[in-house]
Amino acid sequence: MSLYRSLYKAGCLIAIHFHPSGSVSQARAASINVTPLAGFATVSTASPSKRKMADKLTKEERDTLLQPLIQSGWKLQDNRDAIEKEFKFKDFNQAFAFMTRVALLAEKMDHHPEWFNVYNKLQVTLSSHDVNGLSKRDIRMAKFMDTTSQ
Ligand code: HBI
Repeated sequence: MSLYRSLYKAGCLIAIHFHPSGSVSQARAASINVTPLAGFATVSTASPSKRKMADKLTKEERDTLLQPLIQSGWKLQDNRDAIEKEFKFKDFNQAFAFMTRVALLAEKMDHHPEWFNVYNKLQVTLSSHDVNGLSKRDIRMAKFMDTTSQ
């Protein structure tokens, strides 16, 4: 038997073993998708978000927490409870390095910016989708961006 066929058969065996009707517990099986044709199982590693709902900023918090950000160039959007800012870097490499640093924080916080990058410019919008407006998460991320962009 050719090496390919024995690997394929092994792959099918692995797929059957992980198949929801196989020996895997139903709970685990729910996160395992089997593509029988390809004969391989793919295991979803995405875990349900542990993110607690944030609270929308109160009026007092807006008056205090937003002010320093406004002074550093953030703007409140007219038609949405969000803040935006354009960052300009020396070149694409610097812009992308900044995005990488922010991306690591975004994953750690489970809170992600909306952004648009063209070469050395980056337009960022921050808002908390789960509360449909600004929360302290956005304040924290904006402060981080201001600090790490310098
Ligand atoms: N990012 N800005 C923002 N707002 C959210 O509500 C949000 C997020 N990133 C991930 C996330 N929520 C997840 O917790 C939910 O999509 C499940």
